[in-house]
Amino acid sequence: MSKEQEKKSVEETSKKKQLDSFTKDNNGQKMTTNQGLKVSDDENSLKAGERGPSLLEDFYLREKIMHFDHERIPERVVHARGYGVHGYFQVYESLAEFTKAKFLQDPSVKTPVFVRFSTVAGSRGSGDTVRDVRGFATKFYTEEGNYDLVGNNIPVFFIQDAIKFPDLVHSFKPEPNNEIPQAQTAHDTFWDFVANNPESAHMVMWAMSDRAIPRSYRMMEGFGVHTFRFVNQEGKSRFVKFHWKPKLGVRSLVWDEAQKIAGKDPDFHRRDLYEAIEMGQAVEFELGVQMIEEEDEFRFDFDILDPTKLWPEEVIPVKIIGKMTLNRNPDNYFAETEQVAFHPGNVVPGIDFSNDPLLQGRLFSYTDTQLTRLGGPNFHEIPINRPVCPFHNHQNDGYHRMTINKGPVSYHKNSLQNNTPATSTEEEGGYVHYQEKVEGRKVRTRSDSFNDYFSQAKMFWNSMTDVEKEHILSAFCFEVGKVKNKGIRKQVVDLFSHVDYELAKEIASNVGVDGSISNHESTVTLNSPALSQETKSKSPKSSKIAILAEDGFNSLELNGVLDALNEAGAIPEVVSNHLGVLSNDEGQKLDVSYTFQTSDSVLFDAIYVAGGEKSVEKLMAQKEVEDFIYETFKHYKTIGAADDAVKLLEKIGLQLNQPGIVAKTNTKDLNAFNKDFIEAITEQRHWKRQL
Ligand code: HDD
Repeated sequence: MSKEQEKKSVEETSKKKQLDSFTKDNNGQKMTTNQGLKVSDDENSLKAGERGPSLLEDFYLREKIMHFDHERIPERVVHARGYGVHGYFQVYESLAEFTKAKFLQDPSVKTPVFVRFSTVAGSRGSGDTVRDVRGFATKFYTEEGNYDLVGNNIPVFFIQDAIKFPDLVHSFKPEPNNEIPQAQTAHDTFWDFVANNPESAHMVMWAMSDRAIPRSYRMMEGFGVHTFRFVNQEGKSRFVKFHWKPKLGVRSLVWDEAQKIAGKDPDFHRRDLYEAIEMGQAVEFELGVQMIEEEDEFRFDFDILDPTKLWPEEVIPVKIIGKMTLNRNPDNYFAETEQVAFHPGNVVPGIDFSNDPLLQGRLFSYTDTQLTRLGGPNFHEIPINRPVCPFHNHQNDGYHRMTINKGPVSYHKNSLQNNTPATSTEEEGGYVHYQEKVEGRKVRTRSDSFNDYFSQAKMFWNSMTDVEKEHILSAFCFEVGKVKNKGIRKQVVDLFSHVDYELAKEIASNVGVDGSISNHESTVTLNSPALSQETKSKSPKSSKIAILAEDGFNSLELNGVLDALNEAGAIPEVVSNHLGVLSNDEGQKLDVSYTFQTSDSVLFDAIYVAGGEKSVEKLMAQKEVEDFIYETFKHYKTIGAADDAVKLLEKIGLQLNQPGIVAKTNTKDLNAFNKDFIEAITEQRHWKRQL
């Protein structure tokens, strides 16, 4: 199928058609009030005399101001900042053996999806690149109703029981007395929570790792976190965990970069996703499942109901089952991204829950929160939330009801309407809960099998490369270093001495915790290579390359580099001293995308300094250019320069033999140079570089 045909077929999906029926284009229309009355003047309120007081009679002024006064709705209590996009999902082959979920049966079926990526802690207007977990929520609009997979980019969670969620969130949100700090966990209350709730240790290790500063929403994994169930047509059930694997690989920022981007471009991730889709780049994630047979529930050294535990991929492999393609930005942020309402309880036949106590609590929270956020019980009627299949029941009335239900009957059972809407049998597609056997006393307690807080935290640590370990250590030093209370700093060090004694000692010496630290280190030697980002495949695709150039650039060389970059799927953009067009003596032109004022090295993945005597001379005269190059160097990113442009690197004092510096004077073979440059970009970061 051609790209064009594919796009068309998606545009014709039932969800797109449904949304279109609610979409309104004001372009070219006459202005009216909300009652449809044509407006004659939209700039002056009605007054008693030209310089007189405004009149209460002015219904148009009142309507306009009233609507404006109520344009905001409460932001999400967590995950307030996010960005949503449309797409579709296709299963690779029928999963009938494992689940009867209809959207997982037929590879030719494209199920429309809406995905909202988010940060957790910050307010709606906070920066995108803060250190935080990222939300990854997918709504599948299936023929059998909406199925929501509401996950994160980290496979485990901070707590084991939903009853602790309000405490966790209160601890990481800004402190209540002064509302400081915004979108950060680097403060006393969060670390006080961690220190006193050791079940959080595993997830904290992840949150201190590079996973918490992704390069792009397109370059992070997603996880359903909890154990769910698949149930097949025969009623056989298996435990299942869900994974999203990005086709572009997993990439992260470095911390210094992440902090600077939060100022230079707070919309960095949102813009990245929006622009990739506008440029027609496919944003793809494969869906994978890990499955455990019902009879193997107790075969592991962790409890599969404990959400602070993952299932090592080396022990329980991830079976890739299908692919999600995200390819359409919403028409309206508020109507779609802000009003979308996810709920882990939105399931379809073939998918069921486990007794994970965190999941069980979530099943209440999500519909409940929408009542306040979206103003009543009819939020399922908002276009973005509507299923694509018909829905009928007696749940009528309430705020903002859109549907006009006909007839006198609004109860079940009835004779007046032949007892309709009628319930469905399992064979007819009625949802029937898996008949799991449960027995026990009514107790407010936690299973002892949830008590091992440190083995998997240690496994995560063991699985990191040296560079990843260094990043985790410096994240701890930053975060705990911001904690004012000395006692809490000491408690945190003690807690992480249960994970790794050396790590705890290093944190202690950095954050001023003296005195002896007990060595409680877990003896676990488990290692799961799949947990390291450095083991993931790498690609130059979608890397943004700043081309630093001025008038007089060497076009032969530059055109070769631009072709090579485009062919590799990278995105070159010219940065210069002024916007407009650059030229050279051969009459070649080059469009400038950014100036040194409107961009910054942190917004790119690599740079190329264009050659050409005059261009290089002009670049050399600018301090901003030096800063641009030096910072790229400091963030371990690739720097390319050929022929006379190499002088510029030498002037800054960069050693040309350092990893990731592709600098060649007297380049005879431009193809070889371009190959090296693309290879270096594919590597992404050159950690062996000596700073
Ligand atoms: Fe949650 C939003 C993911 C535990 C209560 N959560 C929310 C979103 C994501 C997650 C991605 C944003 C959805 C969107 O884009 O609109 N939450 C998770 C994961 C969890 C988790 C992966 C653990 C495995 N959450 C969790 C618990 C509770 C909540 C234990 C409450 C008991 N979450 C909420 C909420 C939110 C929410 C308050 C805020 C806005 C919303 O639901 O619609 O109900």
